Amino acid sequence: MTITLDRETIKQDRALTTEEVERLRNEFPILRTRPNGKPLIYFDNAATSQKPYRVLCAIDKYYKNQNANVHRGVHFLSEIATSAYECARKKVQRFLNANLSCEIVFTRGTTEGINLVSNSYGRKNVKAGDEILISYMEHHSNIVPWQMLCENTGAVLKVLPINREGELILDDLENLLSPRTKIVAITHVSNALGTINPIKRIIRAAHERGAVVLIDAAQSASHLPIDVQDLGCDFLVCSGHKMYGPTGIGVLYGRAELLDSMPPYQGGGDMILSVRFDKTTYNTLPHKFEAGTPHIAGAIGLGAAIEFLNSVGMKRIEAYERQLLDYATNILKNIDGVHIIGTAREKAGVLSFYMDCAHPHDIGQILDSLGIAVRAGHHCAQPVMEFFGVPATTRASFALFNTRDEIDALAAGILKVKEIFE
Ligand code: 7TS
Repeated sequence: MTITLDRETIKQDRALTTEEVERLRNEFPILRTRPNGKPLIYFDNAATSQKPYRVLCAIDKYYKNQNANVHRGVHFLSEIATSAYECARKKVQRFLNANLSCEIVFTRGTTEGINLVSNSYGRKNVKAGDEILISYMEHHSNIVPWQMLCENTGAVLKVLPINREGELILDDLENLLSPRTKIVAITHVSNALGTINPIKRIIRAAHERGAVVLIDAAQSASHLPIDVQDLGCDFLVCSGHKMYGPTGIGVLYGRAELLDSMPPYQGGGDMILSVRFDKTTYNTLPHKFEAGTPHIAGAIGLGAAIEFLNSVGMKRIEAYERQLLDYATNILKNIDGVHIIGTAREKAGVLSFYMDCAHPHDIGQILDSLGIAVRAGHHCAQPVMEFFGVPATTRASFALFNTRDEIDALAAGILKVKEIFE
């Protein structure tokens, strides 16, 4: 029995093979696009992922054959649409290993999930003098909503610092956490540095001080396996469009007990049980937090994206993308005048760099002329740029369909930049 399990584990952890990646590439019609007459090399997966046929077909099928509003009609189509929408919720529940499907709230994305928690949980539980702890490497979406909450309540924002490798300085965690800390909001993976944070340890430390923890899983949900019960987090947010799913749909996971105790974020249809002018009764979870007609096609598309991820296997995706990152890091760090930002020991497939000879936007444009899509800018993480003393970086971010050949093409592109600017 043990031997069988061991073999199974090894099989699951095995990185994708070249042949498997080739087959997966065929599932992405956009990879046949030829920008500037060149084959598309898409390295902007941290901004948004591309969509496989399975997702496109699910959305198409919904609008062609199932379109109706949910939770309100008694007719045939409405029942089908409702069942497809709720089935998507169950897929998300299993994917994140949430205990209950009512702990999954559909949102517009990570940003809305964080705003929901800061406005609902935050305004109810945070008072003047309380503290909220975030980190130096957060995306603006996990900074600004907490600043707004502090402005509204008189709470204080504390920031866990990072070191030159782009890792959190965990020695400071104990000092920054206090009995006044009400919320800790931390990213699982940094979009600007690629660092994978030791969130389980942070969650445990925060809980010891009585704080609740929100995990920003925007950059991890499609790259690493996530188990919210094992992590023990109170809230976790992610975006469908970074998980091979559609834009405009995202997920807030919240422990039922907490969600139950929270006031609604928005008022409207579907989030109520009864409305009278003198008293309105709110709906049960998760509908209390889903006011108005939801993004039904988006949820169904996200469900299909999750099936796609499951069919490949999260552990195998993680193992393969780590190989890609190691391969790319080894090449880029040996090119004179190229500096990688974010050299943490634990990293996901994000490679941010700057060059002595050229501005990140110029690098981005030259790579674009070669058919290579990267992002150049501050990546909505201005404090990270400030810490490293750069205005911007060029960022290549990997997905399961990227290949070593594409990384070789990126390296050739960088050499071309050097040729032009040096
Ligand atoms: N948190 C992190 C860590 C992110 O990387 C992003 C988006 C967000 C939150 C916000 O997600 P949204 O779907 O609600 O917009 N990051 C990026 C990026 O790196 N490039 O474009 C968007």
